[in-house]
Amino acid sequence: MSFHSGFVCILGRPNAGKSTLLNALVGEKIAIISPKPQTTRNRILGIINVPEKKGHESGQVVLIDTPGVHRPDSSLGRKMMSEVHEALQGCQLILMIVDAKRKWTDEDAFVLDLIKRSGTPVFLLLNKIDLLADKRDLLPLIAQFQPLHDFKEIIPISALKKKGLDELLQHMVTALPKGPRYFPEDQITDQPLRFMVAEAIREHVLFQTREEVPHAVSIMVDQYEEGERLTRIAATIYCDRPSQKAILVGKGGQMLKKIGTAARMDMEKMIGTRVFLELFVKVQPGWRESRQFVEDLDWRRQLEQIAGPARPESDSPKVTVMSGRKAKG
Ligand SMILES: Nc1nc2c(ncn2[C@@H]2O[C@H](COP(=O)(O)OP(=O)(O)OP(=O)(O)O)[C@@H](O)[C@H]2O)c(=O)[nH]1
Ligand SMILES: [Mg+2]
Repeated sequence: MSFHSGFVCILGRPNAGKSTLLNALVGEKIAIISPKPQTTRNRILGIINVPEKKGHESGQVVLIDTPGVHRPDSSLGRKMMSEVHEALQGCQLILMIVDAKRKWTDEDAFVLDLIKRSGTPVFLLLNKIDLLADKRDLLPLIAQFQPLHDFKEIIPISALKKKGLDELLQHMVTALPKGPRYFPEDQITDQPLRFMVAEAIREHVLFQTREEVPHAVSIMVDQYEEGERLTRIAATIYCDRPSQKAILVGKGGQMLKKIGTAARMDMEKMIGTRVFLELFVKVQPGWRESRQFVEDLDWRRQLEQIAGPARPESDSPKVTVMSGRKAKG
């Protein structure tokens, strides 16, 4: 049996379940997920090694999760879409993911248009089939999608309930060309922990806040010092307006403490040490419109620039979350 490998880009409109699929296929949480659209802002690599099995090809699938395809109206949106285009370049296969529970919309048509122009082979994934009351609804759904494009496969899945994923994985390996192992067998993502830590904070902001706040927030890690048993992290939550800052800090700092404690627990699992986390909140009016600010959030760029991390200003509200039984405020 031969070894197949290649890059596979997950594409779809916001909220279709792309990041849930990435995590389910990799078997680890490497991308944050939320019920709110436009959760993912960067392309995220997930590496899957498929061992040799009787009658099946073995290989390595390098999956790329992408931000939801949309028409951008800000620097942040344009950056997100440029991440989509970067992911599309050089991939050998696309997984177009649609929400089986929702009608085909303009947003899906926009995704398909992008895909058609790329000329790359596509699998269409009908996701969230766990939400279909009657499984017989699947056939008409497939019949409806079939004429839209020459899809290589149409596969119903549930990323959340991990249904149809073995079949999908096998089809992916078979569709990829013979090739090398691109990443070591024990590597599951290309993201540095420093960035995953920022995302953990953002995920809890997404869960704890509503309306415009989740979209107005970005996270910058100011300090990251990994020790053998303790990792010291300082991060700033940037928002757009003072009213959002008030929400993020909460009464007596309660909200910030809640977000910090939950994020710190996630970080400890990720890093494998205790974590000392300091969180700050700052207002940066109109940051989503600032190309420079948005570029600075990109960890691929941040990595190049980490020379001496700047400390946050002392007047910003602060919460300190210490691991162990006691949380200091
Ligand atoms: N019931 C059900 N819900 C799902 C499934 N897959 C994803 N979801 C939910 O759909 C919502 C969006 O999931 P994400 O994985 O964040 O979606 P996404 O496509 O990455 O979204 P963006 O990053 O915003 O583009 C979350 O609430 C998920 O729990 C599924 O198979 N079944
Ligand atoms: Mg996502």
